[in-house]
Amino acid sequence: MILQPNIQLYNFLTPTVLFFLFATSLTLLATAKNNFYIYLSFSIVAGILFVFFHTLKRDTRIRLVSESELLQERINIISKSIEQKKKLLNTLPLKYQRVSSLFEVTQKLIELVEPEKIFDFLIKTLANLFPQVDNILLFNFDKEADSLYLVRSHKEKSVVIEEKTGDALDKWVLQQNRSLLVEDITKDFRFDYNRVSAYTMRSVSSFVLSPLSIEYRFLGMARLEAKLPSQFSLEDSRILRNVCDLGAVVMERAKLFKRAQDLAITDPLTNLYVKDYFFQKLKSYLNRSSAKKSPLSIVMLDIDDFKKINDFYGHMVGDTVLRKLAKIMSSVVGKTENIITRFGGEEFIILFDKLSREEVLDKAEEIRKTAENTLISFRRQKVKFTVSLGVAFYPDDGKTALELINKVDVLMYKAKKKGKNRVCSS
Ligand code: GH3
Ligand code: MG
Ligand code: MG
Repeated sequence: MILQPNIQLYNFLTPTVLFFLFATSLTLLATAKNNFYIYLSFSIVAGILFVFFHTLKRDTRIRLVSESELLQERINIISKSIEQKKKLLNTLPLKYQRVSSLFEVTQKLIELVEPEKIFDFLIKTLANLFPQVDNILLFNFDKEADSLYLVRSHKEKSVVIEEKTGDALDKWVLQQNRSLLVEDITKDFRFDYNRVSAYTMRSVSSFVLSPLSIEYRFLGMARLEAKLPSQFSLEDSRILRNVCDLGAVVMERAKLFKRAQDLAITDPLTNLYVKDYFFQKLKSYLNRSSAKKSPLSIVMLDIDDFKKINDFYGHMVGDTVLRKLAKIMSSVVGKTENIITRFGGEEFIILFDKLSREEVLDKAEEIRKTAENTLISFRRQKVKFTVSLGVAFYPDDGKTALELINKVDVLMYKAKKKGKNRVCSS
């Protein structure tokens, strides 16, 4: 800040005083009768000239100083804007790269229909888009359990992620259904950093999280972590959200696709597989078993006197018995590789993969016993039922699908003939 004199007053007074003194000296010179007055007049004129030039010099200096200050200010503003533009220019290649990779991501992602492949692709994409991250966590949302669970992570081998169902940050995103940017967890008033295990266990300071959601339907969450503070910007948060929105749509489509596939191979009453699917699987399992010499077996099962149950209690009770038996078989058989099928009416078939003869016979007996001991209550009526089972083993009882089915059918009818409620094998 420069010291500005009162310029207006000064500009008015200076010429007035100078003019007055000049006029006085001229009058003195004109009326001078001796040398003293002449000298006095010259001295006054010299004084006036001195004051005039001195003042002119000072004015010019003041004006130049203020002009140079103004120029300096302008230079500062221009160099600041140049700096900002330089920064922007430096980020342009990254922005361009991100936009073009987002385009590629979209094209590749929309081709995927399997959830596992979608997760793999999302993790890989996020690692490419955000080179500054230390960890990436991908959560799926289990609607029935109302909880998140970790499905994929990208991290160093030594890093252990304890919070498999998410922490306070994930829960915040789940509740708010919007992205979250945390520049420095120790300075963020929304969270107690001592309770965020990513900070306490993995020394993570900055985060950006985004929901994988379609409107209010929450499907999962992506979370990026960096040890250093301020590693993520608003733009990072926006890009993550874009990828997640796309991921959510593709995940939703994969779910619908799976549901349509399931409907085509599932019996609506019992939720078990249908006959066509069983034959498809039997053929592929037989090929594998013959190549690897691994055990394979089938169990055929028929409800005893089911017609009587229908006739006595009604069709609704008959349906309840069918559903109950399906549940018994599922809980005894368990593993997903074992294919439980509704073969027709009240007949079922189970394809056992890799189990030994003894294990399969034990399972068959367990199903029989559990069915025998089950009491179904229906409108104050108690219903009991039993089942007859035949068990056939590959390759002893048949080498082809047809041979095995024929054999198991014969064995099941043998169980019927022998008095029902029993297991028969060769
Ligand atoms: P067995 O002990 O010899 O097997 O005699 P069963 O009465 O069980 O066998 P049968 O073949 O005579 O009768 C089968 C009955 O199963 C006839 C049919 O109405 C009934 N059924 C088939 N599908 C369904 C279904 O989806 N729901 C109900 N409630 N009944 C069914
Ligand atoms: Mg029957
Ligand atoms: Mg039958």
